[in-house]
Amino acid sequence: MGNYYQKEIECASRDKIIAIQNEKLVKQVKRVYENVEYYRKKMDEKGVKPEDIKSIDDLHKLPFLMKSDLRDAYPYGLMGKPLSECVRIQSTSGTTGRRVVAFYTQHDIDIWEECCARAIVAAGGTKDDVCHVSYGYGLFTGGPGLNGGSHKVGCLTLPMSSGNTERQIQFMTDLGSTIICCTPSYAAYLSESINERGVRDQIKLKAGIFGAEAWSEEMRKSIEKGLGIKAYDIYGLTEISGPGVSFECEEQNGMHINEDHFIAEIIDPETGEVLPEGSVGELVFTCIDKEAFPLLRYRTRDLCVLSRKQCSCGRTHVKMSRLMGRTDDMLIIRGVNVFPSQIETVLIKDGYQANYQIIVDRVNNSDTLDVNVEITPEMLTDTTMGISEREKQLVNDLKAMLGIKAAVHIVEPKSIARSEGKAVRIIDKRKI
Ligand code: DLL
Repeated sequence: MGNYYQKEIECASRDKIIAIQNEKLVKQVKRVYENVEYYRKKMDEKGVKPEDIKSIDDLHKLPFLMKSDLRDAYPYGLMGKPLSECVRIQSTSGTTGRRVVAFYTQHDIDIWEECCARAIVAAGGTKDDVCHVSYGYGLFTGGPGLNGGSHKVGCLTLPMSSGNTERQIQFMTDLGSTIICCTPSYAAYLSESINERGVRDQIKLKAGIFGAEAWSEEMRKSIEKGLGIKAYDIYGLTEISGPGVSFECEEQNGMHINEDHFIAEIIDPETGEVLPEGSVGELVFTCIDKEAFPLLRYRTRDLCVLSRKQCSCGRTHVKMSRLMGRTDDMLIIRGVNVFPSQIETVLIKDGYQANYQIIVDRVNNSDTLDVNVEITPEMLTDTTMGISEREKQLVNDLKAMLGIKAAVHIVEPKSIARSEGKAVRIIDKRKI
């Protein structure tokens, strides 16, 4: 059993969690109906009144909100409080289309930071730690969220933001950072840079809190080995608050969703039907105590599985699996569904780092799939296997995983651009 930031709620009985959810949901639906005209209209169209929602069993009666609703209601249409009571906005980078602007009251920020504090403590953080935050600061939620959580825990917080790897390593060694928070792709790059400089023995890192983009179990192992740390997953999205909607504990096999603030459902992305526990589907969140941006039944487009199996860490909140992809990053290549994470799994299993690019195109009406991956310096010195043999091995392993053939190109170390935030790995030329 580990440490907790808010033990009473993180380890509350199922009955207590349901009682909290019932009470908060009923109030929240009433508040949203009264204050958010956009959602009131949706409820009216569906013929649902606040009185119809008596407990979480009635949740399925409420209409969904989607990213398109955020666009239609942009910028103020989904607010639950007047602007005079809001103290902050955060926003997405808009990599998958439109920008999202989310609003916060001070109360919303306090809850968000508490959620991040829970994640830091679950990763072993205490007030004696030096928490190095290399997520971007500014509009992106990563930096501000973990910064706030780190303050709440009482860690010495290094608000590094992203970029300037040289300086990151300098602070890390000089100030003895013990916890690092950044995207997994940047963690892999930091690991590579630290080992190249031969300063691995000068860093004191023990844990990393990595999220904001998909990463595989193989990538976790590779980062853990490269930096000599335990790597924990953290999930969240701007619409719902930011990082800390869910986080991993010492079991490192799924993320506890902060159920006293967010109710999670898994739905069939095609039909919208709620699926039973254990099914893979689209994750939907209902914020039950957010004030400024109180989204109900928001469809995340993220695919995962929920599990209520008892966790050895003592926490009782439902766990979501590592993300299996997004309904919108699934590539359909020659009719076959391909998730970038499947490709990454094969590459790392075969000994490569997560430095790759997936290029999809359409030539003569047929889809093409090309995977570029960097050879590692160790492979270059290994004479038992030539480049063409390595490419052949990857073609076979990818075929076994995906069911379709990919053209593989092994490229020079460092020839694929590194990212300081979320990595850009998929180039789908068919859409251009
Ligand atoms: O990425 C919030 C965040 C910051 C989470 C730092 C964790 C750490 P957005 O920019 O709004 O917010 O992007 C949200 O990123 O819907 C997922 O598709 C993806 N994502 C977030 N965390 C994970 C994760 C932040 N742990 C979108 N694994 C989400 C896989 C993730 N994908």
